[in-house]
Amino acid sequence: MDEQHLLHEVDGNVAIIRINRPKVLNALSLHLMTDLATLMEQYDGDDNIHVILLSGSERAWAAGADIGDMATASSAEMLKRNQFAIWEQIKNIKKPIVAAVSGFALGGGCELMMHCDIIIASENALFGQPEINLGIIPGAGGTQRFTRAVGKATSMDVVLSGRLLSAKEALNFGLISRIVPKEHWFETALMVAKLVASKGPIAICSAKASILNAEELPLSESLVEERKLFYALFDTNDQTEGMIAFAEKRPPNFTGT
Ligand code: DAK
Repeated sequence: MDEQHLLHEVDGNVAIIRINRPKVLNALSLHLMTDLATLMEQYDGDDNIHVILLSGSERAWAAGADIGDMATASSAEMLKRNQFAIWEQIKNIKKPIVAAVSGFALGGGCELMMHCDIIIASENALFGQPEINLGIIPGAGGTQRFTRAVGKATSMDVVLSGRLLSAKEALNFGLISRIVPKEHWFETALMVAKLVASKGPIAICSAKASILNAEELPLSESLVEERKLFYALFDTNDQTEGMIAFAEKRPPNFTGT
């Protein structure tokens, strides 16, 4: 794995991954995306890690897929690359992913951000799906997840014109979770990641899975799935511990069992 374009470290139960291609505003090359998916899967399978924090730099979360990778590609080449398998790996990460977003979150960058679960954005962040300016449309969910997040009217406005949304607009439209002052974008996201990581590891994954079901399943089915996840938690030590700790007026000591 190329350690340069992705920097990563562990802080307590949080795995911190930083996209690191400053010269191209963190453009997501094929190589980077392959390594990112592999790294996230590694952390997803590591019992010590409860939450993944994904970040870019102050200037750019990611300004899109690397245009250089696509500029001369034919339809057949794009098909053969099977890039969707990589995005599917990221979609299938079971642990909560917190996004720390500053600067540009465009195209594939915005799509990657929408694969995250809690999105903490700096007041200077800019969002968009400007693929239309390149003669293409979003290819990794940008017409679908974006529309589900912001609604048809805004999605049409943004995707068809290529215009960018400010952080304030993105929050109002429901694309992101929170805006924070630009000095605190990373530390706030880390704080949120640590707070989530302090909860029961099985419960936070169940909550993520259940909330994501709301996007994919009809309500009657997602409610059934929620009940299954809810009942299953009553077989965990963390449920017993959480409720005993409440009664004893002390913080719970969750073990992920
Ligand atoms: N790719 C490659 N290089 C990029 C880049 C990108 N997406 N974005 C910026 N750069 C490079 C610039 O070329 C420039 O390089 P040098 O000229 O210095 O060598 C450097 O980063 C700094 O950029 P600028 O000089 O342009 O900086 P400005 O502040 O003036 O402008 C900008 C910032 C973000 C507004 C501008 O750079 C820009 O418009 N960038 C392109 C944004 C964009 O169009 N993004 C969408 C790309 S298409 C798929 C999954 C996903 C996708 C496709 C398929 N499958 C699963 C099949 C996704 C597609 C996309 O994201």
